Amino acid sequence: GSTGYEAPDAGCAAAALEEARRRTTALTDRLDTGELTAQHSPLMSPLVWDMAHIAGQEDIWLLREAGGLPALRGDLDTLYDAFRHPRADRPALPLLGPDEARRYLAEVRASALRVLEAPPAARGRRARLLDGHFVFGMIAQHEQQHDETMLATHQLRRGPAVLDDKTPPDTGACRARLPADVLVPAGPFTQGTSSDPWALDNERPAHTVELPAFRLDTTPVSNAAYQEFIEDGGYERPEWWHPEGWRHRVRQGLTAPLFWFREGRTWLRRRFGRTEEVPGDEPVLHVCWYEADAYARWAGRRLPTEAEWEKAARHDPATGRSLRHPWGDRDAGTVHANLGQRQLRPAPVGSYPEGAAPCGARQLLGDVWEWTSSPFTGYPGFEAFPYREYSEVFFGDRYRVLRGGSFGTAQVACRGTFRNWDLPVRRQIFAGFRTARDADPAGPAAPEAV
Ligand code: AVJ
Ligand code: FE
Repeated sequence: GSTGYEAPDAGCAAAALEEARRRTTALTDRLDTGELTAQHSPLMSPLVWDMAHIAGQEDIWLLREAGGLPALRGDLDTLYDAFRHPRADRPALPLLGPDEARRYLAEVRASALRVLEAPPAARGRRARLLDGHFVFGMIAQHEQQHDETMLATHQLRRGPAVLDDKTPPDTGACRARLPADVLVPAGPFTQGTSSDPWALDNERPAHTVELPAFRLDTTPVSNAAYQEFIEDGGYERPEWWHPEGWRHRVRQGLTAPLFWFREGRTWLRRRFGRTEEVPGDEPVLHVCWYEADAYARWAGRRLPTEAEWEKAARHDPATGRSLRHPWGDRDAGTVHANLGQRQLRPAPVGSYPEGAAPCGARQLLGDVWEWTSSPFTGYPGFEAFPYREYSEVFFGDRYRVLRGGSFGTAQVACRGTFRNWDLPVRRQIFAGFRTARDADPAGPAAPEAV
């Protein structure tokens, strides 16, 4: 079963909101009006849209729904409704300018913090929103999710770098001494949660899932391993590709991960406005689901299912319980995972020994989002809360689930139960993958590579 977690207090909620706002500011304060209103890719909104959309969601959920206050800018609701206008159309809308968007952000926040300090007496739906400060956590996660999207916009943007690229710290990488994969024995585990106070609707409820034994890569697939796939004709051999993936590969002329290009025999990549040699020891990044799926087949393996990923990340065989994070229930420290945009890159594979899961797998949280083979659906007993458009409207077979979070994911929006999803063709997100295979039915574990 799962345990209860302490609900974050008002101070925690305020800190989560403030941390998100510091990041939104850092992603936008060095760009001029031209840069903030430009569309850097048809896949993305102008940054100034994200800014006012963040404020708009806070206006709706913290002021009106939680606080029972009148709207600060109800007139903007349709303009910043993500379902009303596709991303490609957003630059043509009569959007707030950067200064107006900043003022809206600040005014909504001042009012939201007053609601947090003195919440209204509530029953029913409003009480449920306020319970455990859930709605404040939801809005902090919403802002951080948009911050990660804005970080992807920075990566797509052409022109000189604006974000500081810090030298990565020593993260204890020791790949040579790690087995290539780990065994997760057959048996039941608890997927999802009914008790994590800030878990979003699609993570609920906790339910038991029975899985056969499987093996999972100890680390995400590295750039060096992915280059072997390329050199071996990975992009030229349809037999390794899903039929739709192959059609997509041919139509789009895909030959390498997004942002990679070749100079002679060397692979280079563009990263946040700088060009560098592709580091062989980092997890591969900016591949779509179809590329991940083809690599896995080339390697004689497959992508893990979402349930396999979560069992590897959370199941503690010593207690039979599911942990909140691979290393336990405690929040992520800097020794556990590469989260929160502390760096502008993933850490080398094999990093973060202290963040290992009970099964021995590393880097399940942070570094790169990991594609799973699973379509995005609701768990048994799913109930949309507080709005269907967060996740329920995306359920079906169009989207694939990603797990684990990236170097650009905030701690508040990352845990063993957190579910992300995207179309199988998307590459601008900070996504990589690891592979799996069924364990040998009766025999001992496969010999472990060195
Ligand atoms: C969960 C990352 C797929 O960005 O579309 C932001 C998060 N939902 N605003 C997205 C989200 C509403 C969502 N993802
Ligand atoms: Fe949003």
